[in-house]
Amino acid sequence: MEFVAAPARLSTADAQFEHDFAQRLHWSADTDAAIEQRVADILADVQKRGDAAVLDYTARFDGLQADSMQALELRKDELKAAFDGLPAEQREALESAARRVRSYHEAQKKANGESWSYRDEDGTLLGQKVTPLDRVGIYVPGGKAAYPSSVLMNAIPAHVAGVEDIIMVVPTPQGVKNPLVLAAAYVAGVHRAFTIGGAQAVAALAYGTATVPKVDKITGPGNAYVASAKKRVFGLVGIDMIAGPSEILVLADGTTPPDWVAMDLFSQAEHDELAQSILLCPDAAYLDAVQREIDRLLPEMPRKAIIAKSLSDRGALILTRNMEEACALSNRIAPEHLEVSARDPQQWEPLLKHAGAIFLGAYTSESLGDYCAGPNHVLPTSGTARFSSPLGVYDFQKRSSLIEVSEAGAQVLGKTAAVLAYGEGLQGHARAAEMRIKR
Ligand code: HSO
Ligand code: ZN
Repeated sequence: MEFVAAPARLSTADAQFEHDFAQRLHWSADTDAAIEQRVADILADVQKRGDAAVLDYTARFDGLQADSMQALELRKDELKAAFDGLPAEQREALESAARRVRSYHEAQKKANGESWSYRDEDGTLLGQKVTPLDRVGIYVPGGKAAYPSSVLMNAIPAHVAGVEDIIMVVPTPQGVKNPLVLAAAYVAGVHRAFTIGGAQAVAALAYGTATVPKVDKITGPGNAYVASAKKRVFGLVGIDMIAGPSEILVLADGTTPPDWVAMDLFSQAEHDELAQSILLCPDAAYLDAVQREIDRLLPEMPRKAIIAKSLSDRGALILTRNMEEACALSNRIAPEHLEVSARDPQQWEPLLKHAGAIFLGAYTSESLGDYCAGPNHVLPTSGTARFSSPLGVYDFQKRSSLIEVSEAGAQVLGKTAAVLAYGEGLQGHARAAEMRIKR
């Protein structure tokens, strides 16, 4: 069968542009009501029956029979054995990626994850104390989206934050384990791991069972059931985000070899038929050249069916009037990944505001960021980069305000507080403040 990848050709100068552009971008994260109901039932059942319910659903949905939850726990030595069993090249790649991801997140912790305080003129101490979460759950999808790199990207920042208990769950349909996922868990320092998945795994982590400890926060991507379960348990536990399909936006000035850009567009398109790859460029001949490379390279790709569908349904090659307009358009899209494939990327960087991660220059292929550059690959999708950030150390920490009022400080603050408290009709507050004021 022959596959055709035909991204939409749009031009910002076209009268139809806004309409066509809005259509391409449209994406809805709504899950259907039937899934919502099934998930609600599973959550309630796990909350009521604990391990027994998790075992039942694991047998039913994953075809994995076990008589006890202990049998579904992956012991540390099993994770280590998976690592030891890998070819040296894969062991080294995992370790080298882990090292870089760790260094990056250590720098992140230093820059915006440390406690701070100051004293005001009355000697009152004010500050913020940063502490790690006690225990977190990391959801790792099974099947075609079982990414060892995602194990590193979730577990390492948790580790760097100082989380003492990192619990991984990963579905293993028919009991088939992915050795790279287990090895990544070993390298990343996951503390406990269970071969469970779906809404039942999210429920086990959120409510706790006799075997699975209750966590404080659940991170990691998953299918519609997992996303719906995470939304439902949010509030009882924290969650990271609800990730949509992968996206890449390439902003090109026409100086990068067009086959490099074509392959970068493929790299996100191959994740998912719903993934979105967009190229913005002020040079029409360059857009033609990239399309020619797409046509030439597609037949070589093992995942050509997914790539062709993703590019044809959701992809776009957009002609802009100039680079400034391309930057403005990119800000409107707020892509998960933004490549500035230009001779002088630093020139455009100040114009770019909304993106999960910004990759500067022709050599910075997004795929390097997916695996080993260092920054996190768990990024806001579907335009949510307008208001949210990459997964980071800060997601595994929380902040407590710190206040130590001096005697002198109490004299001044007591007066202010009392006036406001009387104004609110709260005498207890007012008098507590006044008692500390010296007559
Ligand atoms: N690009 C994905 C992450 C990933 N890529 C994992 C390859 N493996 C996040 O959008
Ligand atoms: Zn990727």
